Amino acid sequence: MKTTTISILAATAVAAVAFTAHSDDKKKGEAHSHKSEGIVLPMPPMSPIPSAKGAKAYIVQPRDGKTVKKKFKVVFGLKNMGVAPAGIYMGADKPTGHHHLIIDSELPDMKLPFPMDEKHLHFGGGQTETTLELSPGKHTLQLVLGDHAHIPHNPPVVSEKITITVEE
Ligand SMILES: [Cu+2]
Repeated sequence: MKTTTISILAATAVAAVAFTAHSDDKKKGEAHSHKSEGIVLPMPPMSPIPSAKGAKAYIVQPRDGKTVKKKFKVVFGLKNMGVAPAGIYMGADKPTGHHHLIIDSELPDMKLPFPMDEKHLHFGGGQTETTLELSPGKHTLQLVLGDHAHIPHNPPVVSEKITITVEE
């Protein structure tokens, strides 16, 4: 199953196609019949998928300890792995993920899909920066890379937690 390839017309259709092919072997042939029409991506293995050796997530901006305006930009950094939108698995030779940002919270359970609320933001479009607006005072920020299914890699790729102060 792990070597099964699927074809797609639109990148966003990957997750749906993969689920169909995974849950029903008879559909595999169907998926293969579109081979010439689009990008061929490997079928994602079960999460968590391995992270790349030496992979590192870090917050480029703001710097730890800085004071920022109420509305400020956060820039995400990633070394030794690529950024891909949620739902996309590029293959074991091209380890990728998408960024998640934790605001004022501890790390969630690394074996589960990343939570989604005002303190746990997903950047499933493959974004590498965002603009936040936070209340005045101290706040913490931390990045966690997630795989195609929003589950942290193994071992997880997590940035240091930084503390910033938002101006009055
Ligand atoms: Cu996510």
